Amino acid sequence: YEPDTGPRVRVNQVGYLPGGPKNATVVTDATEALPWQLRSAAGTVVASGTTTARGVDAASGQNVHTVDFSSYRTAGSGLTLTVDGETSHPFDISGAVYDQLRSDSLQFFYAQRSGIAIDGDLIGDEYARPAGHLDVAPNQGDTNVPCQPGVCDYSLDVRGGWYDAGDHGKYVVNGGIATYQLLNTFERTRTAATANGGAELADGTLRVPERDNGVPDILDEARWELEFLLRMQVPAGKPLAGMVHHKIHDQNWTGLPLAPQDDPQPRELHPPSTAATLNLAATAAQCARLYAPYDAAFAGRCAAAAKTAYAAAKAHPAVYASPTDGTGGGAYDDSFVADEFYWAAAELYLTTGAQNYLTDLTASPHHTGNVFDPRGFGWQSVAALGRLDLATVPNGLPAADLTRVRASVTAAADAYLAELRRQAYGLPMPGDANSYFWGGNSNVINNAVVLATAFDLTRNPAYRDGAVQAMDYVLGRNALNISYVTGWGEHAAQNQHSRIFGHQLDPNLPRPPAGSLAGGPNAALQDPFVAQLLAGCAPMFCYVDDINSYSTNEVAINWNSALAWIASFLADQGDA
Ligand code: 9MR
Repeated sequence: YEPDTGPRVRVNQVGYLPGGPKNATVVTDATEALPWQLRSAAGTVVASGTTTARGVDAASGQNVHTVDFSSYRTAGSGLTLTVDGETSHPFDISGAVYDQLRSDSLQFFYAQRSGIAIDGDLIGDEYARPAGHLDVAPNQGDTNVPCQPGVCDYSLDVRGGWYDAGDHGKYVVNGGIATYQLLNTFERTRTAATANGGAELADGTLRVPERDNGVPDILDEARWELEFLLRMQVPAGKPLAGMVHHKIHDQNWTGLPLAPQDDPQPRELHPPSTAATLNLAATAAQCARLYAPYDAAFAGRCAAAAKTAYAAAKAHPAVYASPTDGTGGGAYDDSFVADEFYWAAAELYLTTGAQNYLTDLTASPHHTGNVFDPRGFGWQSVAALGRLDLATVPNGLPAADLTRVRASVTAAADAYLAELRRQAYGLPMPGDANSYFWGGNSNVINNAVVLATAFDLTRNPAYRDGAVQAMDYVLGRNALNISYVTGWGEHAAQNQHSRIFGHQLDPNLPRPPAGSLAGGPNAALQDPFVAQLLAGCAPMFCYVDDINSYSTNEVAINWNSALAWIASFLADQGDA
Protein backbone atom coordinates (compact mmCIF):
# COMPACT_ATOMS: atom_id res chain seq x y z
CA TYR A 1 0.00 0.00 0.00
CA GLU A 2 1.48 3.33 -1.15
CA PRO A 3 -0.40 6.38 0.16
CA ASP A 4 -0.59 9.39 -2.14
CA THR A 5 1.45 11.92 -0.20
CA GLY A 6 1.32 14.71 -2.78
CA PRO A 7 4.08 17.28 -3.18
CA ARG A 8 7.32 16.54 -1.33
CA VAL A 9 7.34 20.02 0.21
CA ARG A 10 5.43 19.81 3.51
CA VAL A 11 3.88 22.92 5.02
CA ASN A 12 1.17 23.90 7.46
CA GLN A 13 -1.55 23.72 4.81
CA VAL A 14 -3.72 26.22 6.65
CA GLY A 15 -1.17 28.90 7.31
CA TYR A 16 1.32 30.75 9.43
CA LEU A 17 1.03 33.74 11.74
CA PRO A 18 2.73 36.85 10.27
CA GLY A 19 5.06 37.31 13.22
CA GLY A 20 5.41 33.62 14.02
CA PRO A 21 7.79 30.87 12.92
CA LYS A 22 7.39 29.54 9.37
CA ASN A 23 8.93 26.15 8.84
CA ALA A 24 8.57 23.48 6.19
CA THR A 25 10.08 20.05 5.55
CA VAL A 26 11.19 18.71 2.16
CA VAL A 27 11.53 15.05 1.26
CA THR A 28 14.48 14.72 -1.12
CA ASP A 29 17.44 12.51 -1.97
CA ALA A 30 19.70 15.55 -2.03
CA THR A 31 22.38 15.66 0.63
CA GLU A 32 23.50 19.25 -0.02
CA ALA A 33 21.46 22.39 0.72
CA LEU A 34 18.90 23.27 -1.98
CA PRO A 35 17.48 26.64 -3.07
CA TRP A 36 13.86 27.44 -2.15
CA GLN A 37 11.42 30.08 -3.38
CA LEU A 38 8.34 31.44 -1.68
CA ARG A 39 5.74 32.61 -4.19
CA SER A 40 2.66 34.78 -3.90
CA ALA A 41 -0.66 33.56 -5.32
CA ALA A 42 0.19 35.54 -8.47
CA GLY A 43 3.40 33.53 -8.88
CA THR A 44 5.86 36.26 -7.92
CA VAL A 45 8.87 35.14 -5.90
CA VAL A 46 8.56 37.07 -2.63
CA ALA A 47 11.38 35.39 -0.69
CA SER A 48 14.09 32.83 -1.30
CA GLY A 49 16.92 31.05 0.47
CA THR A 50 18.50 27.65 0.94
CA THR A 51 17.40 24.57 2.85
CA THR A 52 19.15 22.84 5.72
CA ALA A 53 19.89 19.17 5.08
CA ARG A 54 18.73 17.12 8.08
CA GLY A 55 19.60 13.57 7.09
CA VAL A 56 17.23 10.68 7.73
CA ASP A 57 14.27 11.41 9.99
CA ALA A 58 13.82 8.44 12.33
CA ALA A 59 10.03 8.53 12.62
CA SER A 60 9.39 8.67 8.87
CA GLY A 61 12.50 6.98 7.50
CA GLN A 62 12.78 9.80 4.99
CA ASN A 63 15.83 11.85 3.99
CA VAL A 64 14.67 15.40 4.61
CA HIS A 65 15.65 19.06 4.55
CA THR A 66 14.04 21.90 6.47
CA VAL A 67 13.15 25.39 5.29
CA ASP A 68 12.84 28.38 7.61
CA PHE A 69 11.08 31.35 6.02
CA SER A 70 10.12 33.04 9.29
CA SER A 71 11.63 36.35 8.20
CA TYR A 72 8.90 36.79 5.59
CA ARG A 73 6.10 38.49 7.51
CA THR A 74 3.69 39.86 4.94
CA ALA A 75 0.09 38.66 5.12
CA GLY A 76 -1.29 36.96 2.03
CA SER A 77 -3.21 33.94 0.84
CA GLY A 78 -2.47 31.20 -1.66
CA LEU A 79 1.29 31.31 -1.08
CA THR A 80 3.39 28.32 -2.11
CA LEU A 81 6.89 27.07 -1.38
CA THR A 82 8.99 25.49 -4.15
CA VAL A 83 12.05 23.31 -3.55
CA ASP A 84 13.72 20.65 -5.67
CA GLY A 85 11.18 21.05 -8.48
CA GLU A 86 8.21 20.45 -6.13
CA THR A 87 5.61 22.99 -5.04
CA SER A 88 3.79 22.75 -1.71
CA HIS A 89 0.06 22.91 -1.12
CA PRO A 90 -1.02 26.58 -0.91
CA PHE A 91 -1.23 28.30 2.49
CA ASP A 92 -1.95 31.68 4.05
CA ILE A 93 0.06 34.04 6.15
CA SER A 94 -2.52 35.71 8.37
CA GLY A 95 -3.22 36.74 11.92
CA ALA A 96 -6.64 35.11 11.57
CA VAL A 97 -5.39 31.59 10.78
CA TYR A 98 -6.71 30.10 14.03
CA ASP A 99 -9.78 32.27 14.69
CA GLN A 100 -12.35 29.96 13.12
CA LEU A 101 -10.59 26.83 14.40
CA ARG A 102 -11.44 27.97 17.93
CA SER A 103 -15.18 27.70 17.25
CA ASP A 104 -14.96 24.75 14.82
CA SER A 105 -13.10 22.61 17.32
CA LEU A 106 -15.67 23.46 20.02
CA GLN A 107 -18.60 22.80 17.69
CA PHE A 108 -17.53 19.14 17.66
CA PHE A 109 -18.82 18.82 21.22
CA TYR A 110 -22.31 19.96 20.31
CA ALA A 111 -22.36 17.46 17.42
CA GLN A 112 -21.41 14.71 19.92
CA ARG A 113 -24.14 15.54 22.44
CA SER A 114 -26.33 12.74 23.75
CA GLY A 115 -29.88 13.24 25.00
CA ILE A 116 -30.77 16.29 22.94
CA ALA A 117 -31.89 16.80 19.35
CA ILE A 118 -29.13 18.36 17.26
CA ASP A 119 -30.35 21.53 15.59
CA GLY A 120 -29.39 21.76 11.92
CA ASP A 121 -29.98 25.50 11.92
CA LEU A 122 -27.04 25.82 14.29
CA ILE A 123 -24.44 23.58 12.69
CA GLY A 124 -25.81 22.57 9.29
CA ASP A 125 -28.79 20.48 8.22
CA GLU A 126 -26.66 17.42 7.51
CA TYR A 127 -25.86 17.23 11.24
CA ALA A 128 -29.47 17.47 12.45
CA ARG A 129 -30.65 14.35 14.27
CA PRO A 130 -33.18 13.36 16.93
CA ALA A 131 -32.06 13.07 20.54
CA GLY A 132 -30.15 9.87 21.25
CA HIS A 133 -30.56 7.54 24.23
CA LEU A 134 -33.66 8.96 25.88
CA ASP A 135 -35.47 5.59 25.95
CA VAL A 136 -37.37 6.26 22.73
CA ALA A 137 -37.51 2.96 20.80
CA PRO A 138 -35.35 1.35 19.63
CA ASN A 139 -33.10 3.02 22.27
CA GLN A 140 -33.06 1.40 25.70
CA GLY A 141 -31.36 4.18 27.65
CA ASP A 142 -30.09 6.41 29.28
CA THR A 143 -32.77 7.73 31.60
CA ASN A 144 -33.07 4.57 33.67
CA VAL A 145 -29.90 2.53 33.36
CA PRO A 146 -29.34 -0.57 35.50
CA CYS A 147 -25.96 -1.79 36.57
CA GLN A 148 -24.29 -4.78 35.05
CA PRO A 149 -25.53 -7.93 36.83
CA GLY A 150 -24.32 -8.09 40.41
CA VAL A 151 -22.83 -4.59 40.46
CA CYS A 152 -25.65 -2.64 42.10
CA ASP A 153 -29.36 -2.89 42.85
CA TYR A 154 -30.48 0.47 41.47
CA SER A 155 -30.86 2.30 38.17
CA LEU A 156 -29.65 5.81 37.43
CA ASP A 157 -30.79 8.54 35.10
CA VAL A 158 -27.51 9.21 33.29
CA ARG A 159 -28.89 10.99 30.25
CA GLY A 160 -26.92 13.68 28.47
CA GLY A 161 -23.20 14.23 28.15
CA TRP A 162 -21.15 13.72 25.01
CA TYR A 163 -20.64 10.47 23.13
CA ASP A 164 -17.00 9.71 23.78
CA ALA A 165 -15.77 9.18 20.27
CA GLY A 166 -16.89 7.07 17.31
CA ASP A 167 -18.93 4.86 19.66
CA HIS A 168 -21.99 5.63 21.81
CA GLY A 169 -20.26 5.04 25.14
CA LYS A 170 -19.87 7.65 27.88
CA TYR A 171 -16.83 7.27 30.11
CA VAL A 172 -16.20 9.39 33.18
CA VAL A 173 -12.41 9.34 33.03
CA ASN A 174 -12.35 10.59 29.47
CA GLY A 175 -15.20 13.00 30.00
CA GLY A 176 -13.10 14.33 32.86
CA ILE A 177 -10.05 15.42 30.91
CA ALA A 178 -12.18 16.78 28.07
CA THR A 179 -14.28 18.83 30.48
CA TYR A 180 -11.14 20.03 32.26
CA GLN A 181 -9.69 21.30 28.99
CA LEU A 182 -12.85 23.17 27.98
CA LEU A 183 -13.14 24.72 31.43
CA ASN A 184 -9.44 25.55 31.38
CA THR A 185 -9.75 27.12 27.93
CA PHE A 186 -12.28 29.45 29.54
CA GLU A 187 -10.38 29.95 32.80
CA ARG A 188 -7.26 30.94 30.85
CA THR A 189 -9.18 33.95 29.55
CA ARG A 190 -9.56 35.03 33.18
CA THR A 191 -6.01 34.33 34.34
CA ALA A 192 -3.69 35.05 31.38
CA ALA A 193 -3.09 38.60 30.25
CA THR A 194 -1.98 37.08 26.93
CA ALA A 195 -5.58 35.89 26.37
CA ASN A 196 -6.88 39.33 25.37
CA GLY A 197 -9.82 39.28 27.77
CA GLY A 198 -11.63 36.31 26.28
CA ALA A 199 -14.30 38.17 24.29
CA GLU A 200 -14.10 35.46 21.63
CA LEU A 201 -15.41 32.89 24.10
CA ALA A 202 -18.16 35.07 25.53
CA ASP A 203 -21.90 34.47 25.29
CA GLY A 204 -23.18 34.41 21.72
CA THR A 205 -19.90 33.28 20.10
CA LEU A 206 -20.46 29.55 19.59
CA ARG A 207 -23.08 27.52 17.74
CA VAL A 208 -24.79 26.08 20.82
CA PRO A 209 -28.52 26.16 21.62
CA GLU A 210 -27.86 27.98 24.92
CA ARG A 211 -26.25 30.97 23.20
CA ASP A 212 -27.51 34.36 24.37
CA ASN A 213 -28.38 33.11 27.87
CA GLY A 214 -25.93 35.39 29.64
CA VAL A 215 -23.38 32.58 30.18
CA PRO A 216 -20.19 32.19 28.09
CA ASP A 217 -21.00 29.56 25.47
CA ILE A 218 -17.99 27.38 26.26
CA LEU A 219 -19.37 27.04 29.80
CA ASP A 220 -22.76 26.06 28.35
CA GLU A 221 -21.07 23.32 26.33
CA ALA A 222 -18.98 22.06 29.26
CA ARG A 223 -22.09 22.03 31.48
CA TRP A 224 -23.74 19.53 29.15
CA GLU A 225 -21.04 17.05 30.19
CA LEU A 226 -20.78 18.18 33.82
CA GLU A 227 -24.48 17.41 34.35
CA PHE A 228 -23.85 13.91 33.05
CA LEU A 229 -20.76 13.43 35.24
CA LEU A 230 -22.80 14.50 38.28
CA ARG A 231 -25.48 11.93 37.41
CA MET A 232 -22.89 9.14 37.47
CA GLN A 233 -22.29 9.53 41.22
CA VAL A 234 -23.55 6.74 43.48
CA PRO A 235 -26.53 8.12 45.46
CA ALA A 236 -26.44 8.60 49.24
CA GLY A 237 -27.57 5.53 51.13
CA LYS A 238 -26.23 3.08 48.54
CA PRO A 239 -23.05 1.01 48.86
CA LEU A 240 -20.03 3.12 47.80
CA ALA A 241 -22.12 6.30 48.06
CA GLY A 242 -20.23 9.30 46.67
CA MET A 243 -18.12 7.15 44.36
CA VAL A 244 -18.70 7.52 40.64
CA HIS A 245 -19.55 4.83 38.11
CA HIS A 246 -16.67 4.39 35.69
CA LYS A 247 -18.75 4.29 32.52
CA ILE A 248 -22.06 3.56 30.82
CA HIS A 249 -22.29 1.98 27.40
CA ASP A 250 -23.85 -0.68 25.19
CA GLN A 251 -23.90 -4.30 26.28
CA ASN A 252 -22.29 -5.30 22.99
CA TRP A 253 -20.36 -3.52 20.26
CA THR A 254 -22.47 -2.24 17.38
CA GLY A 255 -21.53 -1.87 13.72
CA LEU A 256 -20.99 1.28 11.65
CA PRO A 257 -22.72 3.52 10.78
CA LEU A 258 -25.37 3.76 13.49
CA ALA A 259 -27.17 6.95 14.48
CA PRO A 260 -27.46 7.31 18.27
CA GLN A 261 -31.26 7.24 18.18
CA ASP A 262 -31.13 3.91 16.29
CA ASP A 263 -28.94 2.08 18.81
CA PRO A 264 -31.01 -0.88 20.08
CA GLN A 265 -28.48 -2.19 22.61
CA PRO A 266 -29.25 -2.44 26.32
CA ARG A 267 -27.23 0.13 28.25
CA GLU A 268 -25.39 -0.76 31.44
CA LEU A 269 -23.73 1.05 34.30
CA HIS A 270 -20.28 -0.36 35.07
CA PRO A 271 -18.84 -0.44 38.60
CA PRO A 272 -17.64 2.70 40.35
CA SER A 273 -13.89 3.35 40.31
CA THR A 274 -11.52 5.56 42.25
CA ALA A 275 -10.27 7.14 39.01
CA ALA A 276 -13.78 8.12 37.88
CA THR A 277 -14.58 9.44 41.34
CA LEU A 278 -11.51 11.69 41.31
CA ASN A 279 -12.33 12.89 37.79
CA LEU A 280 -15.67 14.11 39.12
CA ALA A 281 -14.00 15.63 42.19
CA ALA A 282 -11.57 17.59 40.00
CA THR A 283 -13.95 18.82 37.32
CA ALA A 284 -16.77 19.57 39.76
CA ALA A 285 -14.29 21.65 41.76
CA GLN A 286 -13.42 23.60 38.60
CA CYS A 287 -17.16 23.94 37.99
CA ALA A 288 -17.74 25.35 41.47
CA ARG A 289 -15.37 28.28 40.95
CA LEU A 290 -16.10 28.99 37.28
CA TYR A 291 -19.92 28.94 37.26
CA ALA A 292 -20.29 30.83 40.56
CA PRO A 293 -20.72 34.23 38.84
CA TYR A 294 -23.38 32.85 36.48
CA ASP A 295 -25.36 30.24 38.40
CA ALA A 296 -24.70 30.04 42.12
CA ALA A 297 -27.02 27.06 42.60
CA PHE A 298 -25.24 24.99 39.97
CA ALA A 299 -21.86 26.01 41.35
CA GLY A 300 -23.07 24.92 44.78
CA ARG A 301 -24.18 21.53 43.49
CA CYS A 302 -20.74 21.09 41.91
CA ALA A 303 -18.94 22.08 45.11
CA ALA A 304 -20.94 19.57 47.16
CA ALA A 305 -20.38 16.77 44.64
CA ALA A 306 -16.66 17.51 44.41
CA LYS A 307 -16.26 17.25 48.16
CA THR A 308 -18.29 14.06 48.57
CA ALA A 309 -16.51 12.47 45.64
CA TYR A 310 -13.09 13.34 47.03
CA ALA A 311 -14.00 11.98 50.46
CA ALA A 312 -15.37 8.79 48.88
CA ALA A 313 -12.17 8.32 46.86
CA LYS A 314 -10.09 8.68 50.01
CA ALA A 315 -12.24 6.06 51.71
CA HIS A 316 -11.93 3.73 48.69
CA PRO A 317 -8.51 4.60 47.23
CA ALA A 318 -7.87 1.48 45.19
CA VAL A 319 -11.04 0.54 43.29
CA TYR A 320 -9.86 0.03 39.74
CA ALA A 321 -11.73 -0.42 36.48
CA SER A 322 -10.92 -3.78 34.94
CA PRO A 323 -8.63 -3.87 31.91
CA THR A 324 -10.74 -6.71 30.52
CA ASP A 325 -14.03 -4.79 30.71
CA GLY A 326 -13.96 -3.93 27.02
CA THR A 327 -17.09 -5.50 25.55
CA GLY A 328 -19.49 -2.97 24.07
CA GLY A 329 -17.26 -0.08 25.10
CA GLY A 330 -13.65 0.82 25.85
CA ALA A 331 -12.04 -0.25 29.12
CA TYR A 332 -10.40 3.05 30.09
CA ASP A 333 -8.71 1.11 32.85
CA ASP A 334 -6.20 2.76 35.15
CA SER A 335 -4.66 1.13 38.20
CA PHE A 336 -2.36 4.00 39.14
CA VAL A 337 -4.41 6.83 40.57
CA ALA A 338 -1.93 8.88 42.61
CA ASP A 339 -2.00 11.39 39.74
CA GLU A 340 -5.81 11.57 39.89
CA PHE A 341 -5.57 12.22 43.65
CA TYR A 342 -3.07 15.02 43.02
CA TRP A 343 -5.22 16.62 40.31
CA ALA A 344 -8.39 16.47 42.42
CA ALA A 345 -6.65 17.85 45.52
CA ALA A 346 -5.22 20.68 43.43
CA GLU A 347 -8.61 21.65 41.97
CA LEU A 348 -10.34 21.46 45.35
CA TYR A 349 -7.59 23.56 46.92
CA LEU A 350 -7.81 26.15 44.14
CA THR A 351 -11.57 26.39 44.62
CA THR A 352 -11.85 26.28 48.40
CA GLY A 353 -8.43 27.28 49.75
CA ALA A 354 -9.08 24.71 52.48
CA GLN A 355 -6.17 23.36 54.49
CA ASN A 356 -7.10 19.68 54.16
CA TYR A 357 -6.74 19.80 50.38
CA LEU A 358 -3.49 21.73 50.66
CA THR A 359 -2.16 19.12 53.04
CA ASP A 360 -3.03 16.29 50.66
CA LEU A 361 -1.71 18.19 47.69
CA THR A 362 1.66 18.96 49.18
CA ALA A 363 1.99 15.42 50.55
CA SER A 364 1.52 13.96 47.08
CA PRO A 365 4.71 12.70 45.44
CA HIS A 366 3.46 14.45 42.30
CA HIS A 367 3.68 17.85 43.93
CA THR A 368 7.47 17.85 43.84
CA GLY A 369 7.96 15.18 41.17
CA ASN A 370 8.18 15.68 37.42
CA VAL A 371 4.68 15.48 35.96
CA PHE A 372 5.52 16.37 32.37
CA ASP A 373 6.25 13.31 30.26
CA PRO A 374 8.14 13.73 26.96
CA ARG A 375 5.15 12.02 25.33
CA GLY A 376 2.54 14.24 26.87
CA PHE A 377 -0.35 13.91 29.29
CA GLY A 378 -3.68 12.22 28.63
CA TRP A 379 -6.71 10.59 30.22
CA GLN A 380 -4.58 8.07 32.10
CA SER A 381 -1.91 10.50 33.32
CA VAL A 382 -3.45 13.65 34.71
CA ALA A 383 -0.96 15.07 37.20
CA ALA A 384 -0.03 17.72 34.63
CA LEU A 385 -3.62 19.02 34.72
CA GLY A 386 -3.28 19.86 38.39
CA ARG A 387 0.20 21.31 37.92
CA LEU A 388 -0.86 23.60 35.06
CA ASP A 389 -3.76 24.94 37.12
CA LEU A 390 -1.59 25.48 40.19
CA ALA A 391 0.78 27.46 37.97
CA THR A 392 -1.91 29.68 36.46
CA VAL A 393 -4.96 29.98 38.75
CA PRO A 394 -4.37 32.46 41.62
CA ASN A 395 -3.80 30.60 44.87
CA GLY A 396 -2.22 30.80 48.30
CA LEU A 397 0.71 28.41 47.89
CA PRO A 398 3.82 29.72 49.66
CA ALA A 399 5.80 31.94 47.29
CA ALA A 400 8.76 29.59 47.00
CA ASP A 401 6.45 26.68 46.22
CA LEU A 402 4.58 28.66 43.59
CA THR A 403 7.86 29.68 41.99
CA ARG A 404 8.90 26.04 41.85
CA VAL A 405 5.53 25.01 40.35
CA ARG A 406 5.81 27.63 37.63
CA ALA A 407 9.47 26.81 36.96
CA SER A 408 8.44 23.19 36.39
CA VAL A 409 6.19 24.33 33.53
CA THR A 410 8.92 26.35 31.84
CA ALA A 411 11.44 23.54 32.37
CA ALA A 412 9.07 21.12 30.65
CA ALA A 413 8.51 23.63 27.87
CA ASP A 414 12.30 23.97 27.44
CA ALA A 415 12.54 20.19 27.02
CA TYR A 416 9.71 20.19 24.44
CA LEU A 417 11.45 23.01 22.55
CA ALA A 418 14.72 21.09 22.51
CA GLU A 419 12.86 18.05 21.19
CA LEU A 420 11.03 19.86 18.41
CA ARG A 421 14.33 21.36 17.25
CA ARG A 422 15.69 17.84 16.93
CA GLN A 423 12.68 16.78 14.85
CA ALA A 424 12.85 17.61 11.15
CA TYR A 425 9.04 17.70 11.15
CA GLY A 426 9.07 20.04 14.15
CA LEU A 427 6.82 18.13 16.53
CA PRO A 428 7.54 18.23 20.27
CA MET A 429 7.77 14.45 20.71
CA PRO A 430 10.73 12.06 20.62
CA GLY A 431 11.35 10.62 17.16
CA ASP A 432 10.84 6.92 17.83
CA ALA A 433 7.95 4.48 17.50
CA ASN A 434 7.00 4.96 21.17
CA SER A 435 5.73 8.45 20.34
CA TYR A 436 3.22 7.10 17.83
CA PHE A 437 0.40 5.51 19.82
CA TRP A 438 -3.41 5.51 19.91
CA GLY A 439 -4.59 9.11 20.07
CA GLY A 440 -1.02 10.44 19.98
CA ASN A 441 -2.05 13.56 18.05
CA SER A 442 -3.65 14.79 21.27
CA ASN A 443 -0.42 14.23 23.18
CA VAL A 444 1.47 16.30 20.59
CA ILE A 445 -1.08 19.05 21.12
CA ASN A 446 -0.97 18.67 24.89
CA ASN A 447 2.78 19.28 24.78
CA ALA A 448 1.91 22.43 22.83
CA VAL A 449 -0.50 23.34 25.65
CA VAL A 450 2.45 23.19 28.08
CA LEU A 451 4.50 25.37 25.72
CA ALA A 452 1.60 27.81 25.44
CA THR A 453 1.18 27.93 29.21
CA ALA A 454 4.90 28.68 29.54
CA PHE A 455 4.33 31.58 27.15
CA ASP A 456 1.39 32.81 29.22
CA LEU A 457 3.59 32.71 32.33
CA THR A 458 6.69 34.35 30.83
CA ARG A 459 5.74 36.01 27.53
CA ASN A 460 8.90 34.43 26.09
CA PRO A 461 8.01 34.18 22.36
CA ALA A 462 10.09 31.02 21.91
CA TYR A 463 7.39 29.11 23.80
CA ARG A 464 4.58 30.52 21.68
CA ASP A 465 6.59 29.65 18.56
CA GLY A 466 6.96 26.09 19.79
CA ALA A 467 3.19 25.78 20.13
CA VAL A 468 2.79 27.09 16.58
CA GLN A 469 5.27 24.54 15.25
CA ALA A 470 3.42 21.69 16.91
CA MET A 471 0.30 22.78 15.04
CA ASP A 472 2.27 22.94 11.78
CA TYR A 473 2.79 19.20 12.21
CA VAL A 474 -0.91 18.58 12.91
CA LEU A 475 -2.04 20.71 9.97
CA GLY A 476 0.11 19.15 7.26
CA ARG A 477 3.84 19.40 7.93
CA ASN A 478 4.24 15.64 8.27
CA ALA A 479 5.32 12.55 6.38
CA LEU A 480 1.81 11.87 5.04
CA ASN A 481 1.29 15.49 3.98
CA ILE A 482 -2.12 15.44 5.65
CA SER A 483 -3.94 17.78 7.96
CA TYR A 484 -5.47 15.71 10.75
CA VAL A 485 -8.31 18.22 11.21
CA THR A 486 -11.39 17.85 8.99
CA GLY A 487 -12.02 20.85 6.76
CA TRP A 488 -8.70 22.45 7.60
CA GLY A 489 -6.03 22.33 4.90
CA GLU A 490 -5.86 21.34 1.25
CA HIS A 491 -5.62 17.62 2.06
CA ALA A 492 -7.30 16.82 5.37
CA ALA A 493 -8.65 13.78 7.23
CA GLN A 494 -12.35 13.36 6.49
CA ASN A 495 -13.22 9.69 7.03
CA GLN A 496 -12.66 9.40 10.76
CA HIS A 497 -14.09 6.38 12.57
CA SER A 498 -17.54 7.42 13.78
CA ARG A 499 -20.97 5.83 13.95
CA ILE A 500 -22.54 9.26 13.48
CA PHE A 501 -20.39 10.74 10.71
CA GLY A 502 -20.47 7.70 8.44
CA HIS A 503 -20.22 9.38 5.03
CA GLN A 504 -17.60 6.95 3.77
CA LEU A 505 -20.06 4.07 4.27
CA ASP A 506 -23.31 5.88 3.43
CA PRO A 507 -23.16 9.02 1.26
CA ASN A 508 -26.40 10.24 2.85
CA LEU A 509 -24.56 10.70 6.13
CA PRO A 510 -22.28 13.66 6.83
CA ARG A 511 -18.53 13.68 7.15
CA PRO A 512 -17.17 14.68 10.55
CA PRO A 513 -17.78 18.40 10.99
CA ALA A 514 -14.98 20.86 10.24
CA GLY A 515 -12.66 20.97 13.22
CA SER A 516 -12.69 17.22 14.05
CA LEU A 517 -9.25 15.86 15.01
CA ALA A 518 -8.15 12.32 14.06
CA GLY A 519 -6.25 10.22 16.62
CA GLY A 520 -3.20 9.99 14.37
CA PRO A 521 -0.38 7.58 13.52
CA ASN A 522 -0.24 4.53 15.80
CA ALA A 523 2.78 2.30 15.25
CA ALA A 524 1.13 -0.50 17.25
CA LEU A 525 -1.49 -0.95 14.47
CA GLN A 526 -4.25 -1.88 16.93
CA ASP A 527 -7.13 -2.54 14.57
CA PRO A 528 -7.48 -5.27 11.95
CA PHE A 529 -7.79 -2.83 9.06
CA VAL A 530 -4.40 -1.19 9.53
CA ALA A 531 -2.78 -4.36 10.86
CA GLN A 532 -3.25 -5.72 7.36
CA LEU A 533 -2.90 -2.55 5.30
CA LEU A 534 0.06 -0.90 7.00
CA ALA A 535 2.17 -3.79 8.31
CA GLY A 536 5.81 -2.69 8.57
CA CYS A 537 5.03 1.05 8.38
CA ALA A 538 7.53 3.64 9.61
CA PRO A 539 5.89 5.23 12.70
CA MET A 540 4.79 8.50 11.09
CA PHE A 541 3.19 6.53 8.26
CA CYS A 542 1.08 4.30 10.53
CA TYR A 543 -2.17 6.10 9.81
CA VAL A 544 -4.92 5.84 7.21
CA ASP A 545 -7.88 8.13 6.60
CA ASP A 546 -10.40 5.31 6.55
CA ILE A 547 -13.47 4.88 8.76
CA ASN A 548 -12.50 1.29 9.52
CA SER A 549 -9.34 2.26 11.38
CA TYR A 550 -10.40 3.05 14.92
CA SER A 551 -6.85 2.83 16.26
CA THR A 552 -5.48 5.57 13.97
CA ASN A 553 -8.47 7.52 12.71
CA GLU A 554 -11.15 7.91 15.36
CA VAL A 555 -12.54 11.17 16.69
CA ALA A 556 -12.70 11.65 20.47
CA ILE A 557 -13.73 14.31 22.95
CA ASN A 558 -10.37 14.28 24.77
CA TRP A 559 -8.53 14.88 21.49
CA ASN A 560 -10.79 17.69 20.35
CA SER A 561 -10.57 19.33 23.77
CA ALA A 562 -6.80 19.61 23.31
CA LEU A 563 -7.39 21.08 19.86
CA ALA A 564 -9.90 23.58 21.25
CA TRP A 565 -7.47 24.72 23.94
CA ILE A 566 -4.58 25.30 21.55
CA ALA A 567 -6.74 26.85 18.83
CA SER A 568 -8.09 29.30 21.36
CA PHE A 569 -4.57 30.15 22.53
CA LEU A 570 -3.24 30.61 19.00
CA ALA A 571 -6.23 32.67 17.90
CA ASP A 572 -5.28 35.02 20.73
CA GLN A 573 -1.74 35.29 19.34
CA GLY A 574 -2.91 36.24 15.85
CA ASP A 575 -1.06 39.51 15.59
CA ALA A 576 2.11 38.19 17.14
O1 9MR B 1 -8.02 6.89 23.71
C1 9MR B 1 -7.96 5.55 24.20
C2 9MR B 1 -6.55 5.04 24.06
O2 9MR B 1 -5.69 5.77 24.90
C3 9MR B 1 -6.50 3.56 24.37
O3 9MR B 1 -5.20 3.07 24.07
C4 9MR B 1 -7.56 2.81 23.56
C5 9MR B 1 -7.57 1.32 23.81
O4 9MR B 1 -7.94 1.04 25.11
O5 9MR B 1 -8.83 3.34 23.83
C6 9MR B 1 -8.95 4.69 23.46
O6 9MR B 1 -10.22 5.13 23.77
C7 9MR B 1 -11.31 4.64 23.02
C8 9MR B 1 -12.28 4.05 24.03
O7 9MR B 1 -11.72 2.91 24.61
C9 9MR B 1 -13.65 3.75 23.42
N1 9MR B 1 -14.16 4.90 22.73
C10 9MR B 1 -13.27 5.37 21.68
C11 9MR B 1 -11.95 5.80 22.29
C12 9MR B 1 -11.04 6.43 21.23
O8 9MR B 1 -10.55 5.50 20.33
